[in-house]
Amino acid sequence: MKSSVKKWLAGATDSPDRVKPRVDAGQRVYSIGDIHGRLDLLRQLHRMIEADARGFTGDRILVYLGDYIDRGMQSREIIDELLDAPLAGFENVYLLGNHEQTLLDFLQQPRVAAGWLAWGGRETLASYGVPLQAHARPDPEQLRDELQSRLPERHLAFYRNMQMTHQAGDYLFVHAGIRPGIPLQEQSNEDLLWIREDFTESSAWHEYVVVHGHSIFEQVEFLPNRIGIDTGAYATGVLTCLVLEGEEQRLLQTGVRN
Ligand SMILES: [Mn+2]
Repeated sequence: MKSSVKKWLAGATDSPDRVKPRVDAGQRVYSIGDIHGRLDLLRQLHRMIEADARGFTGDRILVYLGDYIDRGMQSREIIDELLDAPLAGFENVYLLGNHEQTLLDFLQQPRVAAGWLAWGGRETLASYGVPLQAHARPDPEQLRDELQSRLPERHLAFYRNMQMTHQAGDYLFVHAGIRPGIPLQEQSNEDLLWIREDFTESSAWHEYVVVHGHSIFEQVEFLPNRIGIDTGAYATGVLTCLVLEGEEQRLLQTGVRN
């Protein structure tokens, strides 16, 4: 653990010498939560980030926290947007979400991963031109074959190349969270992509302040050991971007007054 952060965590919040977590000087990190097929919100938030970053001359890093697809109706369009219209002047980091992992699993083992259809995969398949009738009982392997034939090669490569974590200063970025008490290098991908209460209800210090999505909170959760920024965009219209610079933490959000 970095001693400065330990001091901040251990100290009273009004302690004059407390030290907050920070990113490196000359760097501004933007981090976007779970998009889930809402191209309208992604475009709005991209424009807000562009406007916010105008005039900033340091390094701009943009970390997407995963779950780009499923639930909303524009999964394919989201991936096209990220590939064709990335924000200029940013280093882009694309983290893997459990929904992208499940799409990859479905391609390998359609019967095992068929539950995916019920929690958003249906919408993703439709966006790739594989429609399902509402009451049909589709054959998973047939659906897999259809998806495989329609999934652009560059989309598959994009999903396969996503990262599990990213680190910047005192912050760790990951889709779902980490298992408390286990060193970062020993974390399982299962936990990084899927963990919920074991992480969100833990007050343990994790070596970094963990910035994550996956678990939906109405308001962004700013806690000493984690910041949860999945505001349920697909249903609420609120897509959140956390902005970190020095010791500063602030938000850009669609659907709310900023
Ligand atoms: Mn998720």
